[in-house]
Amino acid sequence: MKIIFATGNENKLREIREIMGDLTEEILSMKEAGVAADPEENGSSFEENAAIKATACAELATGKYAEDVVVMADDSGLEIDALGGEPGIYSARYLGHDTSYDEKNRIILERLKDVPEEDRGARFVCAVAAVVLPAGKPAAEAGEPLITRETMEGRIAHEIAGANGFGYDPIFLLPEYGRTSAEISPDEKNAISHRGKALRAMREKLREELA
Ligand code: ITT
Repeated sequence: MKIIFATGNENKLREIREIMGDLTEEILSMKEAGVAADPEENGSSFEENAAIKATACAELATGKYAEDVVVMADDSGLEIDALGGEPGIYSARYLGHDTSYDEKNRIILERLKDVPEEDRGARFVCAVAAVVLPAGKPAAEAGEPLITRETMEGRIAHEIAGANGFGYDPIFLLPEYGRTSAEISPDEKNAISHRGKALRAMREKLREELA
């Protein structure tokens, strides 16, 4: 079975391929699949936004393949307790789309400079949506997307550290490692991450659904 992953984020796609690398299925990017969905992410939760992305991409992929296709999307972000859960579902647009993550991370650390250790809790959240597109049928007949959601708990660090990962990883401290999620290896991150757990849960769901 083919999987089309509806993301324009190259870093996510790299992690998705690492996490699902043992699958015999082919994982295509939107570009490789020749679809270019970019819907407005106007849902009020990670789950809704993941479903919006997967559904929009499934509509464009309708009729392109002779076999069944699974169209998946990931909506994810960082919730910081001391900022009332911000940036949350607005993580990609937070502090401006064109602001670099180095700059965004510095601004967040500055905002939290007087916040004591015990109040620096944060988590990464990932919702994955999957639409099973049966061969020869329109997306409208595909049914509701399957959804999984997982988190990775941690704290906001006091300093930027690490060059692995992407986005907010250099300020996300994993207390059990004493390192940020940008300092641990890709394999270590994928084993415990919001994205790793949500994608593995989705594989189980799909296995049951397609059995
Ligand atoms: P697509 O919608 O095309 O998939 P996007 O980057 O716009 O790409 P989101 O709307 O899901 O994706 O935004 C997620 C943002 O949350 C992402 O750009 C990062 O800033 C942050 N984020 C999510 N997962 C992360 C991770 O594992 N490490 C660091 N930052 C992460």
